[in-house]
Amino acid sequence: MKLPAFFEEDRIAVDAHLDRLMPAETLQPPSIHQAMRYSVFAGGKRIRPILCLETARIFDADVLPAFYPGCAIEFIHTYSLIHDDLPALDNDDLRRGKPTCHKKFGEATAILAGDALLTLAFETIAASPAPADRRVAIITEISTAAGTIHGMVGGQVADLEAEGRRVGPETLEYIHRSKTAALIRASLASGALSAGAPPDDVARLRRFGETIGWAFQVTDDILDVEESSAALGKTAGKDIAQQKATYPAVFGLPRSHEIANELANKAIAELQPYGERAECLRAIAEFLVLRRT
Ligand code: GRG
Repeated sequence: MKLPAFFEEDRIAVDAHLDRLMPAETLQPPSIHQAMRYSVFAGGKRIRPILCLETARIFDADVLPAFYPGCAIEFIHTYSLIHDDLPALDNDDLRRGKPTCHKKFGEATAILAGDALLTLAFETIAASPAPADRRVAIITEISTAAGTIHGMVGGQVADLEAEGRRVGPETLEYIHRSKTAALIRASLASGALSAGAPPDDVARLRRFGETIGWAFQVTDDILDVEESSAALGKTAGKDIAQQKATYPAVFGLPRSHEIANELANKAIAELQPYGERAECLRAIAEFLVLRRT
């Protein structure tokens, strides 16, 4: 599907900030910096930083501080993909149509590149020009989202433990909201915090983020069944092969499509108070459930 023009402008600006915030490849020891840069610049869509920026824009504030949490979340997202692709986890050779980090640099360097990106994320937030109280609130938001209590690592553990087992809708919801939606929730909340938004707005946008992040993962489950590896740039059909807990497995494909749309509509309803100012967030929400890759 054709993306709105702002998406491309934001993506270019995000790439420039990621480049500026990352160590140069030539710095000692070059192998780790090459591996970090290889994965960060492998062709990601930059959805999380773009959501962060577009959230800050709702409040008419200087958008520069939002690049820092946006890039920090992209570093964490990239670390999670590097580690998830390792033989001990998903054991994948292909990511974004390219060899995975461990295929290119070896397992030890890939593990360390993931660790280094997680660390760089918090160095990045500390370097933000936002006032100290906002930076602390952003650290709380992002570290929680990356952690074990309703966060990405907790969701990943539940996902692994659900493999090959019959899970009910409640466990499935927990996995998707923690594994995927938590970082998207943090992208929205930290964009709002960067702009100095009032607490009620931070809470509203956090709810939007969590709900659209959930819809995003339901769509990801659907694409794994409906699309080819070539279209996805990663191995398709792995969820069924690994007997993963997914929406198509529990609800079937037609109901999974309905659930993704219901969640997207529920998320978009949260944006009602912002009128035209939230037009970009609405466009991203629609893209996240209509995308085919
Ligand atoms: C290993 C700590 C650790 C966590 C793993 C769940 C997860 C975190 C990784 C597995 C890959 C996966 C299913 C992630 C869920 C989120 C998701 C749909 C990622 C893909 O995000 P996109 O489409 O990717 O934004 P790009 O390539 O555009 O950056």
